[in-house]
Amino acid sequence: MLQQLGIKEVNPAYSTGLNWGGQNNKHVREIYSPADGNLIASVHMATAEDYDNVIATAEQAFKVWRKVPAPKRGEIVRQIGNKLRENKEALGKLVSYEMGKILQEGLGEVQEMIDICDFAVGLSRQLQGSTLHSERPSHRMYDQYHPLGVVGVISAFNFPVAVWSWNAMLAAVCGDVTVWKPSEKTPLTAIACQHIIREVLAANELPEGIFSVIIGDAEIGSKMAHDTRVPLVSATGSTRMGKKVGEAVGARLGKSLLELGGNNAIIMTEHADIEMALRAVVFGAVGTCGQRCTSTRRLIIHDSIYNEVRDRLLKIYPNLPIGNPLNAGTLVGPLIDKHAVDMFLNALESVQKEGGKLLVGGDILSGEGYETGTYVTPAIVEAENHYHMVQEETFAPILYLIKYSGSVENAIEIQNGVKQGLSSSIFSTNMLETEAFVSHWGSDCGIANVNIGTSGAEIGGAFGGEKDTGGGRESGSDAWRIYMRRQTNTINFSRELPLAQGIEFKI
Ligand code: UN1
Repeated sequence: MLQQLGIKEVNPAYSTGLNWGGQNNKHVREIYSPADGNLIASVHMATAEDYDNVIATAEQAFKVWRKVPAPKRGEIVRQIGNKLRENKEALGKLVSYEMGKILQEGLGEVQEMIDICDFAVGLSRQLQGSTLHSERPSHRMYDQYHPLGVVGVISAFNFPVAVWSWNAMLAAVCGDVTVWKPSEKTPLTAIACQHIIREVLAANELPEGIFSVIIGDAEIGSKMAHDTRVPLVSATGSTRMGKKVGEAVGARLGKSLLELGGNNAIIMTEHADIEMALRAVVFGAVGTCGQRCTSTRRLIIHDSIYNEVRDRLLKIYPNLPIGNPLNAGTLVGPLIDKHAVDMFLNALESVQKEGGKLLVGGDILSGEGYETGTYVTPAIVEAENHYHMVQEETFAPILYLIKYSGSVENAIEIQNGVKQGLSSSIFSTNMLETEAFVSHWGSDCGIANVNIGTSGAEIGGAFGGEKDTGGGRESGSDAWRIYMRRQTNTINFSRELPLAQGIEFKI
């Protein structure tokens, strides 16, 4: 798997002639799999000098790339999509092994990359502006979209490759070049992607700087946020990180695209199809070991069905297949590292101090297959929405059960009663309830689903959310516009010069 992806050495420090920084410095980071604790490889961390080189190379590549016609740029992205198809199995496995999500999800993530390539290829012929009517005779107005330049992408460990591809492939057809700073927890999948792309660029005699990777820590991210050579920074991760990036980019009047924390809820009304809802709740809460930004964190249940739903969940949770993510049949893999395990335990302790009742889970698994100390049993806690811990996003499998009574409006108020606004969902077969949920006084989230869960958004929709989630939109719909600058053009095809606002003067 590693060889196929061009990653040759397992220790000592991995370094190639790639445009990803990190050649000259001493600082090395070892990457261990959360699945079995084995050392996968070590990588050089970039220095400030490496960063400057990467940005300079990207700037040079932009001068070439912006002149390539958009549909031709789409052709390059099509070839990247095909290379990803060829490498789907190996890359999916590496995602699973390095990050800890189950293999099916690792493969699913690569499939999302392939899908966004297809989407971007089509888009490369549809980057349209509008033609507008001028108030002046024999004049025409239109607006068009031009490439921005270097786009910085800061991605998180939980979707180590897909989220980057949503940004990078759209940016590429838009004529931008991308500098990617992956999470320092999952750099190997990023290096593997760079290998794949590098071949395509070389075969087409294009500069590698069109796509660059820089492996670095938060300081490199901060440099990017402050760097006026980077007109757009797209950042995925915690609200804490996003606020810092947003502030730094805003202070220099750059553009940012922020996709930050969620605190996603499913509402189950008295009209819910319980069987269907349970499947969505369980996958949403325990899938990816609760480490999706769209993971289900709160379940808001009507009091008439509360006991039934709780008891059903308490039967399902003790039998969840928890184990090595590469094994067939596993549903719940490990948390990314021991720090994440501490956060999980601390959150459970705090919420219980506030009055929460732990009903199941919350243990660290030990023994054969669980030696890493990163496997936990997903937890269910009876809680109230205003608890401090319930208001926070804990990146771990904790599901808070919250009871509501009366009409769906009460449930919507609870659902909206948090700082974050990413994903939300309602299970109900009553049209009055479901329409209320998606109406202008319904869910305040960027994603509002009816009779499907909070996670697993398709690439064709705009992905992102409101409030502390940051307001950005990535992936489908018209998310491409942020990667371009708009220009309004007025063309005079007469021999007169009528001025706007009726101004007359003589010279
Ligand atoms: C993320 O967790 O950062 O909706 C993105 C989903 C995925 C994206 C999650 N398509 O679950």
